[in-house]
Amino acid sequence: MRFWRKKPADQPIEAQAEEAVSEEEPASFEPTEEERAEVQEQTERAVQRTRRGFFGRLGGLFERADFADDLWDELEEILIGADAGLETTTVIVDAVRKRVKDEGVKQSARVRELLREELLDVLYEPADEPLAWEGEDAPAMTIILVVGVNGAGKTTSIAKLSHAFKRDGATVILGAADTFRAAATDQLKVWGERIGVRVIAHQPGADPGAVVFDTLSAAENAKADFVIVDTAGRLHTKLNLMEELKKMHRIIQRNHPDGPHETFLVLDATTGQNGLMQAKTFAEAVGVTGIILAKLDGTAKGGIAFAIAHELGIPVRFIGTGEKMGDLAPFDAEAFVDSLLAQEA
Ligand SMILES: Nc1nc2c(ncn2[C@@H]2O[C@H](COP(=O)(O)OP(=O)(O)O)[C@@H](O)[C@H]2O)c(=O)[nH]1
Ligand SMILES: [Mg+2]
Repeated sequence: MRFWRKKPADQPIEAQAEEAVSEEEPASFEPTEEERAEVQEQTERAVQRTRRGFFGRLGGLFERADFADDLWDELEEILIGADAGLETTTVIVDAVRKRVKDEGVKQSARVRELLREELLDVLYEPADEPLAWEGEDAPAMTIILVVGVNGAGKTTSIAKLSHAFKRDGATVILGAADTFRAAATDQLKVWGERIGVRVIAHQPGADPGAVVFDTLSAAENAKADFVIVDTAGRLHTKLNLMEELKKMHRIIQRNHPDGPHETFLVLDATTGQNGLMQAKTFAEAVGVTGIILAKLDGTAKGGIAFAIAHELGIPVRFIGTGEKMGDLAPFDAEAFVDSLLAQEA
């Protein structure tokens, strides 16, 4: 799966002319059939455990030819148990029930189809904007701020993104602005070396704002395509963390008034409903533009994706599917819902 494509405008004129005659490389971000299959497969693998958990019971609901009325409560229970949240679950179940009633549906297979449609509708609720670097007016240098509580998976997700961008030919510079823990900076440096991207870091305890400033300078000099800033994640209830994040925001905007172009919140999929509270706090403080749902491979739940879409209106952009650098996939709503609803073999 390609995560980045060089814009034709970035290329020398001769290359553009060549591009015009070559048909092999689509300029758009629409994934090819092959890439779609790859995402599907990766999603499928990640949610296997999810399906064996709460969602696995969904299959059982549709086993009999006709859908019995007393199964509605069970459907609700499964969704709540899978972390979809009471509010979102109610919206989904009510919508399916209404359509079942209006259409006079009896067959389980049709109920399952309607449920699939409603689950997808919820995931499609957030506005369907292209990612900052995919749009027509993509900035020359995309600045990404990555936020989230400690242990959510920020540093690992940054490594995975950098790996994907670099593999696609982009120049990436990382800023180690989690200066609160020495280990955090070291961890990013290790990833940087492994992937082959530069990491700008200061001493532990240094001002994160200064790291951001230096990272941007280095990126401008290097004409980087991406700047990704790692941040500290001391508990979100600590007011000073939010103040610190806001300050980093201001430092970015001083020289890049349209930045940061994306602010990704990394959520640990296994933290369930608690993740929703975190997301709200970060969204209010720094305006989260997208969610990276990490550790989707490690959870028996996964319903949090629906709650995030419905209650926060923030799109899930990527899913973390393991601990290795290749374990990141674009979030594909259809692949996700279909894997959840698939019957265990
Ligand atoms: N299984 C799995 N583990 C992950 C994933 N993302 C991160 N982790 C692990 O979660 C732990 C915390 O990650 P880290 O990136 O250090 O979190 P940070 O404190 O937010 O920067 C590490 O042990 C990672 O290897 C994922 O998608 N799947
Ligand atoms: Mg970290």
